[in-house]
Amino acid sequence: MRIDIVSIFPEYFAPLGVSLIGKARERGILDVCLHQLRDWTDDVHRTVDDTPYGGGPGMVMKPEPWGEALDDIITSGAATGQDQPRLIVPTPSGRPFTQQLAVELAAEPWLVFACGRYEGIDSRVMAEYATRLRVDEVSIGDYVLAGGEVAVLVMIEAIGRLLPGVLGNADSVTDDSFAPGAMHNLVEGPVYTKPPEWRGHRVPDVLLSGHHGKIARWRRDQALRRTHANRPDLLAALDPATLDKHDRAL
Ligand code: 6GU
Repeated sequence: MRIDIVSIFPEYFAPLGVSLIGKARERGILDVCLHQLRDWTDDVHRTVDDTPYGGGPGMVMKPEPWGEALDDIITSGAATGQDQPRLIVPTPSGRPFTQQLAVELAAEPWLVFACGRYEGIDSRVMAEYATRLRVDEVSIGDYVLAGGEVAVLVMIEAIGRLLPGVLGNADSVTDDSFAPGAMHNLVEGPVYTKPPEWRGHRVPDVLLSGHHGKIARWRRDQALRRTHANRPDLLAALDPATLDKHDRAL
């Protein structure tokens, strides 16, 4: 997968050289290209923003540098044999970033992330590229960040770990909280490792029993309890048809 990121703070993306995503890049599974938006300005101050039409606080990102930058990046793909990318614009007013969207984006060969400051990018940029590409404005949660950079780090980590060959154990993806399948709309229960007792806290006996059926049942009960406690919104959205007799008794 190829990922291009356009930002006025490309330094924000240093963590993409570390850990799982860093390894995926070393192995050639992921190709990340960082771009400084100001490289596509033509004034001495390298201006990327201006005051909003209609008034109001803060500044809005000017459309021209974005148009120049995105045109160049999109055209560069043709040279490397790639088709059109999907354009992702992080913004608190976007559609929610979910595990389902992460799975969908992980299947794409090429993503371009356009990071704006939180007052946003002139909306004509999204309108222009939507005539040519799939464009999604995406939010990572109901709070406001100072810019899209950290949200893009979050999205790339969620997408990158789903790419084939990135995680050691293929099962770890299907067991994830929110993963399509048995764990859909459930969060995972607690996990334990050795020793069996630590500071007077014991590991639940069932996990030491070696009884796989009982362990699976216990894990599902724990997932349901945790979802009830921490995410009542998810539990309310659970399809009753996915619940068995045991689940309903909880
Ligand atoms: Cl994607 N961007 C910004 N600036 N703030 C956010 C966000 C994105 N998602 C939640 N808050």
